[in-house]
Amino acid sequence: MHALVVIDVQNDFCPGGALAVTGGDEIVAPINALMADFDAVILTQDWHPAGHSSFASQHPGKAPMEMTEMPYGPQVLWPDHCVQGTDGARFHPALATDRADLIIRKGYNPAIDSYSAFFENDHETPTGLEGYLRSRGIDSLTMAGLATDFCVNFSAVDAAGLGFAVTVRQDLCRAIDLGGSLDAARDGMRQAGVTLTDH
Ligand code: VGL
Ligand code: ZN
Repeated sequence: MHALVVIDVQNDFCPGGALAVTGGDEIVAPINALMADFDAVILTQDWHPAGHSSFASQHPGKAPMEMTEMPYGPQVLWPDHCVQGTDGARFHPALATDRADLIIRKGYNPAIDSYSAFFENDHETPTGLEGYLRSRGIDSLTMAGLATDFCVNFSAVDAAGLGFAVTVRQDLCRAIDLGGSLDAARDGMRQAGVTLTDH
């Protein structure tokens, strides 16, 4: 069983959004077109409470895109984004959400960010996605979405570490690319055994 996992195709990551990724909206139509080719379609949704600890606004003297140290390790401080219930947190309006079997939310813990669809950034608190996939007999994942170097990267590396066969469709992802983070993410995904393709 082969699932398409669509990561965080939400308004705040698209042009005009709070944490806009260049070209983020270009991937929506081709992702929709791909959905019929899979046994299951899963969407992830970044879903932060207002005042989330990953927001620079919660760290006096810090600006968005600066780093801080959290109990679980280094953390990029982001502009406020994907706040629960806001328009920015909604999926891009053209995304074919009706085709999703499962929508999994992450980042709802106020104290811990969650880039990965599998574990929070402490690398141990599970989201439940692994159990869902295993109980449906899904062993192979294709990933697309936003952003290549953060949530797609962490999700792909965790999935490979859990033993899933993982392919990332780079053509159906777009990156934030903070200080070389895209190249680092590509290297890390390859090292983890993730297959990177452009079609
Ligand atoms: C993401 C930064 C903060 C992502 C989510 O979806 O890649 N990036 N929250
Ligand atoms: Zn986030």
